Formats: sequence, structure tokens, C-alpha cells
Amino acid sequence: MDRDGRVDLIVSGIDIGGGDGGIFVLPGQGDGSFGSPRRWSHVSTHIFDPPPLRFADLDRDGAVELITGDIRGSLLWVPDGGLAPRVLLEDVDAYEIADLDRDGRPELLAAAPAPYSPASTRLHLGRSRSDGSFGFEHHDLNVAGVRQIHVANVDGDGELDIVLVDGRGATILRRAR
Ligand SMILES: [Ca+2]
Ligand SMILES: [Ca+2]
Ligand SMILES: [Ca+2]
Repeated sequence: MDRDGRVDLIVSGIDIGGGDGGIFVLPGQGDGSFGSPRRWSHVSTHIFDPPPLRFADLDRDGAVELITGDIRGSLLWVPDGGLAPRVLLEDVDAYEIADLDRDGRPELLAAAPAPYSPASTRLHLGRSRSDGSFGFEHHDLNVAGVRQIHVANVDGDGELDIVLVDGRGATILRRAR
């Protein structure tokens, strides 16, 4: 989390001492123990079936941000240090962060029902642009009810593929050449 090369522990839940919920980072000491928790954000997640927490420096400003879902399915951008989270997208079914094109910059993938067509999925692809802004492009796909997004080289061609998992199976999106 703090890029010191040591594994840090992330905890989402209720601060027993203070009673205030949130997301906490326990810095790894490198010897298997962790330092005292530091509050990342006052945003708290579901205690049961919590949404994934994904960390990356998406806008490449040198600070890591947290991407997570809230109780209403909004996708949140949560900066370090308790600043107000920003809603990136609404009604998101699944999301993942990966460096799809392996250029060293992470991309954000999010699946949501396509507007006016609930049988389709709109796949949002967020990335930092050359001018430093962060923005989305999207693709509508003939898939419904995406539950998970995975990124892996499924077909062994060396390029990362996007795997959309729904209730019936998986749809694999291969990178166009
Ligand atoms: Ca950042
Ligand atoms: Ca990339
Ligand atoms: Ca592949």
C-alpha cells in the first residue's frame, strides 16, 4: 500500500476502540508482523459478503487510491486519508483492476447493465489519458448478469484476456490484434 515492498494488511470493518467504521491499513513490518492500524477512509463496506477492495494508482499522481463498491452498487474512488469518495459509476455488477495492455499503467474494468437493454452488459474501461485525466470508454456486450470479472491469459497467446462470469458460464474477450 505504501510501496515499501512489504505486504500490508487491509481491514474493513468497525474500529472496536472508537466505534467508527472504515477501512484501515496495517503496515507490514517485513517480519510477518504488522504496525498499528491507520485509517484509510471512513467509508465502510458490507461486513457480510464485502465487495472487493482494489488498490492502484489509476491517475498516476503517485498516490494509491481504493476502488470499491458501496451498498447501492455504486463504484467508488476512495482517496487515501479520509477525503470524500467519488462515485465513478452507478449500478455496477462487477469490477477489477489489471494492466491489460501491460504498459505498466493499471486499467479499471467495470461491468454494468447496458442502458435501455438489461439483457446486455456495458463494459467500462477506465484508464489514465496522456493529459493526466482519468476517463472511461465502454463497449456493449451481449451478456447479462455479470457477477465477476477476471483478467488472465486464457488462450495462451501471451495477451491478457477479459473473462466475464455470469450465472451460466463465462464469456472470454480476447484482445483484437
Ligand atoms: Ca492516484
Ligand atoms: Ca495498461
Ligand atoms: Ca490471451
